[in-house]
Amino acid sequence: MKVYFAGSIRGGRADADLYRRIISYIQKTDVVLTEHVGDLSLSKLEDAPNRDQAIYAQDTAWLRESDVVIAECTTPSLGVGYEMAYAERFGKPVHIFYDTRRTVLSGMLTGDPYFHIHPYSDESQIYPVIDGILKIH
Ligand code: 6K6
Repeated sequence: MKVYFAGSIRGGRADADLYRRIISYIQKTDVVLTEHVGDLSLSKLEDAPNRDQAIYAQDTAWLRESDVVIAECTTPSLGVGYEMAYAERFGKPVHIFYDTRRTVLSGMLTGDPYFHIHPYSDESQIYPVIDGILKIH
């Protein structure tokens, strides 16, 4: 199964280490197309100003190629929001995780019945849910 993992980049990198752990977990059994989201040194690559068209072209191609989208949405990100709407447009299943202790999710996500939303209050709750997602899709 090809997984598109989405997590904040320019929205803020406070959860980058959490993304890295989730990506590593998924990679034990499945393919993650977007490994860079958990790369803690990404800020250096971000410096190049003319990369954005290539990023958009690559990421939308990966979204269309993916079997499922898993998004960690505790740190709000315009890019992640865009990716989830794009995935909905192409009929890709979208699973959204967020930490209820640290954020209130946008009504544009909780109000859209298309999305599968998984609130958690401890990181350990994420992994059994991911096991279930990887089995069904
Ligand atoms: C790598 C190579 C060149 O530049 C980079 C770094 N930038 C990005 N590379 C790949 N995907 C990106 C980059 N910036 C944003 N994204 C996509 O948008 C990722 O798939 C994330 O899920 C999402 C984050 O959006 P913002 O708005 O928080 O940046």
